[in-house]
Amino acid sequence: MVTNLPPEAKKKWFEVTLTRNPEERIRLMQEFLSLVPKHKGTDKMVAHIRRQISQLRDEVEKKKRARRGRAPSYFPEKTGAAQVVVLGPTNVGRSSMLRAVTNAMPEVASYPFSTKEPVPGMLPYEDIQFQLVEAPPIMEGSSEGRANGFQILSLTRNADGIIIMVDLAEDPSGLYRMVAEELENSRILTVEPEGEVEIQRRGHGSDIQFIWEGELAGCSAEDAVKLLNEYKIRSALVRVRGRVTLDLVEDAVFGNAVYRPTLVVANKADLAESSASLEELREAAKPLTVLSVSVKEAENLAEVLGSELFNLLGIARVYTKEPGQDHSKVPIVARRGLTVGDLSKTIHSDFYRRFRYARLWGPSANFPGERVGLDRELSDGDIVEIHV
Ligand SMILES: Nc1nc2c(ncn2[C@@H]2O[C@H](COP(=O)(O)OP(=O)(O)OP(=O)(O)O)[C@@H](O)[C@H]2O)c(=O)[nH]1
Ligand SMILES: [Mg+2]
Repeated sequence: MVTNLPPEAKKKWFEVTLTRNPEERIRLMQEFLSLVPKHKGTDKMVAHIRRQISQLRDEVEKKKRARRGRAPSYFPEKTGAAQVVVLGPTNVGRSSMLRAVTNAMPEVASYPFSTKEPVPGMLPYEDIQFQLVEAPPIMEGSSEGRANGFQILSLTRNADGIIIMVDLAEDPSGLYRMVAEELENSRILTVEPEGEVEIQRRGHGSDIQFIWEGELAGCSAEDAVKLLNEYKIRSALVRVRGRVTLDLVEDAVFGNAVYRPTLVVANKADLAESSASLEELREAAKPLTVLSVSVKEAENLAEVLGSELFNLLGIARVYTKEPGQDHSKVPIVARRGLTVGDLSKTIHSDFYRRFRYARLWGPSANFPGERVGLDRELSDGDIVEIHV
């Protein structure tokens, strides 16, 4: 349902978007909320703005403290094929899993809350590596900022994928639902939405330009422009992916929801007395894949986990080669669906500009050494020789 805000409220939101100063933003957001009529159509948006306010308050507070002493970094630098955050309630075995499948050695303890800062580790899989990051424990209220919740959830938002870990011997579906709710509150989606909108404001120009990677549903481009104009957005690039309703366009005005591919790992299978709790969890987590494991007893956990992540993240490894030579040993890691054009841009903008043709070997080639153009789609394991 489109929120139908009164014009004063829309004008106030415009003022909010004009300032970067956190204290000023908090004040304006509060004024904005006082202008929003309370009804079912505005519930979600109001809750979302309230969270933004408390997140900003938290940031202001942290900055004050950081000036007095150095605050720890919550964002390990990304390396490897993808960064995957291992998220879960306390004591489910996150540190144990990192010790078992990566080079990291976080403390494992029988008491709760032993991990207090994110711990990164590398999980090798075939010829690539995934970066797993153990997040400190998540709990009810994390999305409201409880126990470093804002940082934990920003870390998650910033990652490429999520592993939700729960304990099969401790009400796994209840734990899963708690984590899922905290993610939803933070507008991190674990199921790919039918449509997505991204609004990039521009300082210059005076029109709304659409980048169509999908279509509008139940409204026209004029309707969308009209709505954006009501929020005083007159100059912007609007990327439309999939099927997008007017609701989603308005949603994007207040900050984007992001989709992160997610795997559920149900640990301590050795302690589970029956399969009932696993089945209940599978039901609760649908359509996500649930992997039942025992970190303590599993023998090939790294391989199983690596292969699940590989599929979940839709990774494609492409190898380059030069004429008359062997292909590179180290692949270029990309997402499935990339084209020869995307690949040449990745290597160097020159390769793209001066591209003449490419030769292709591997699963996508109709025959070895096939001559292809920029728009040929590539698959995992392809070998490409670019001619400029
Ligand atoms: N039986 C059994 N115990 C396990 C398994 N995995 C971990 N544990 C135990 O569970 C307890 C908690 O393990 P950790 O790896 O520290 O859990 P965590 O999720 O990192 O916990 P915090 O960081 O403290 O929130 C330890 O006593 C582990 O030995 C498993 O597969 N089976
Ligand atoms: Mg831990």
